[in-house]
Amino acid sequence: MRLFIGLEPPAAARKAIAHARDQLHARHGGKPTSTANLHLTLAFIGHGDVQTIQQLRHLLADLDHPGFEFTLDRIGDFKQGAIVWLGCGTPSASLDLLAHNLRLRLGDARVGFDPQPFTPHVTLLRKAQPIIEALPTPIHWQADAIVLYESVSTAAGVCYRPLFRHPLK
Ligand code: 2AM
Repeated sequence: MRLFIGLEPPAAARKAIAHARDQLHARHGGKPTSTANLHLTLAFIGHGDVQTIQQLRHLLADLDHPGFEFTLDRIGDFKQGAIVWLGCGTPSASLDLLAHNLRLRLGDARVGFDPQPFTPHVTLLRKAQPIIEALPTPIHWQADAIVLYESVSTAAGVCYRPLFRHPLK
């Protein structure tokens, strides 16, 4: 299984992100992320088995972090439009701390993860035109759960399937 840990947008934020994605897609082309797949990655684990999932279940249950709100108000890209994303113009201390603590715990438990620095973003488009601008209407996201996802390849494309959620409180 291909695993990663992230945040899933609540319904209102998901709808607003999907709207921003559609507007950008019309202007900048590329391949849009499906609405169901919209998420924010905290740590990409990669290959894992049933034991890894059990280990992650305990690890997330032990993660003591309160719920918090953060704001998406920045549009940008990686690698000249290879990925067009929505992110935070002003870093969210709570979001950064959550990712930091999660990665510390993963390291302590010797669960491997992609060590690239945490750059909070929601991927909207792939292979699009480069862009950097402010999002006209900022999107507020209440983070109240952390989610273990499985990335599943299907005939219709990749699908990010939540395996379990752990509340932040
Ligand atoms: P993204 O966060 O930029 O969208 C599943 O593949 C998710 O994990 C995607 O959201 C993907 O990119 C993210 N991810 C982070 N590091 C990754 C890596 N090394 N390989 C594949 N996906 C990675």
